[in-house]
Amino acid sequence: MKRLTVLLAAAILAAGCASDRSSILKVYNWSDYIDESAIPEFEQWYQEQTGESVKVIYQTFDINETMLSKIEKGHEDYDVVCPSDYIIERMLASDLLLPIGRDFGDTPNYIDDNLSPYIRSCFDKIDGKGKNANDYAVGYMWGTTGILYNPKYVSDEEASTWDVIRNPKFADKIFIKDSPRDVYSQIILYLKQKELAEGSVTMDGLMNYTSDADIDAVEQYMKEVSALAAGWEADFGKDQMVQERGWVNLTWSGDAVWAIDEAQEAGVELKYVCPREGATVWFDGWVIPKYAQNPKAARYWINFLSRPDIVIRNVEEVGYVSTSGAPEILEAFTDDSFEPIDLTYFFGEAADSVCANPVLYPDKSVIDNCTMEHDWGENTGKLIEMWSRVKGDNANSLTYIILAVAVLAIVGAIVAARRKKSSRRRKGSRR
Ligand code: SPD
Repeated sequence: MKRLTVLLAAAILAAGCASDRSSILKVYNWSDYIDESAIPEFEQWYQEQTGESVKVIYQTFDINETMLSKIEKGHEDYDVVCPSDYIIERMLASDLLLPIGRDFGDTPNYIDDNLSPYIRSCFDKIDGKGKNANDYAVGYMWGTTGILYNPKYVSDEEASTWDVIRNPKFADKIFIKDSPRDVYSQIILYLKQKELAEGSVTMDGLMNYTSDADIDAVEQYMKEVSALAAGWEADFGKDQMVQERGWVNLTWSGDAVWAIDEAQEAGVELKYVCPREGATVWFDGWVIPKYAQNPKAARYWINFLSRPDIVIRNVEEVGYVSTSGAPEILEAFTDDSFEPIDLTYFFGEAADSVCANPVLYPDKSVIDNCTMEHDWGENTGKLIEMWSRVKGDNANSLTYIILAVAVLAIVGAIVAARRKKSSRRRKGSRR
């Protein structure tokens, strides 16, 4: 009888825990990447659509690699996370993702109604080892990597090359995104510009240049940059630029949009450019990891964030641009204060002359000079080690000097105290 009671209690407990988890949605997103008022709104919408309640636990990360490690090594039970293209590729290759079904009952499928065909075609290029990334990931935001600069100090010509980050004129005024993959990609494009011009390599091909010699070349280059840089930043570069503590920032276009807007209010002019050697275009998308406990709510979360009114709010809040190609989005971001640009690649044939912010939506000519990053597989470790050597060099010598001075001071103080003590003892024994 006693055994039966224990079993019954355990069963009730287990059932209780299970129902608890099914009413929780664990979201892991980039920091500064959502209008947070959309989170409680999602909880209410989910209840209305499904009759079930859900509570969102929302956590953030600064770089892809942190997020990946929590899932790849830690097997953490996030229900929905937001990696970039090359990480989606890696997660697919490592069999870490669940397919994202479209079973929404009577709720509209905002995902497929609105996703830009450009984004769909870029996701088709992700090498999922036999799996199509469009079945496992839904685009969220996208953009380019480029140079944000202050034209009061940096000319357009100086900013038009990646080499601006190695220009001694801007020493201590340069901020670099602390994202090894993104920085590596731009520097390899810079270092191989001659081969690119001759046609002996392609931009796509360069994204897989992972030999020791190539990594070494980028390392040497970045060590020169490191000696000039004011800092490595995951998301504070934009503030530094607004406050004019930084004049040059290797950054993502969404941070640039945010900084340009903020700076304008403070009477500071900032500009953004994708350098002439070529740049990368990137995509962040929602995926459901295989350790997820609530894939249903995860699916609805992705659908909710694809709803045009939610898309507009998020874009306006964070400065990044949505992967949605819905007509409402084109209308919302058409702005006559900008020159007309060609956005046919994103919104279709009718969008050949749209007045829109070219940092948010790059003109087709800019996109034609961009390429996508890919997973490095086994070679990723070499990149991460190189990056810590680049970032560590300056800090190390300074750290060693500070440590040596501190140790000498402590040893000196101990020796002096001992001498004082023994001289007092000697004086005492003489008395
Ligand atoms: N603050 C959120 C920034 C997210 C930008 N993702 C860019 C990834 C480039 N690989």
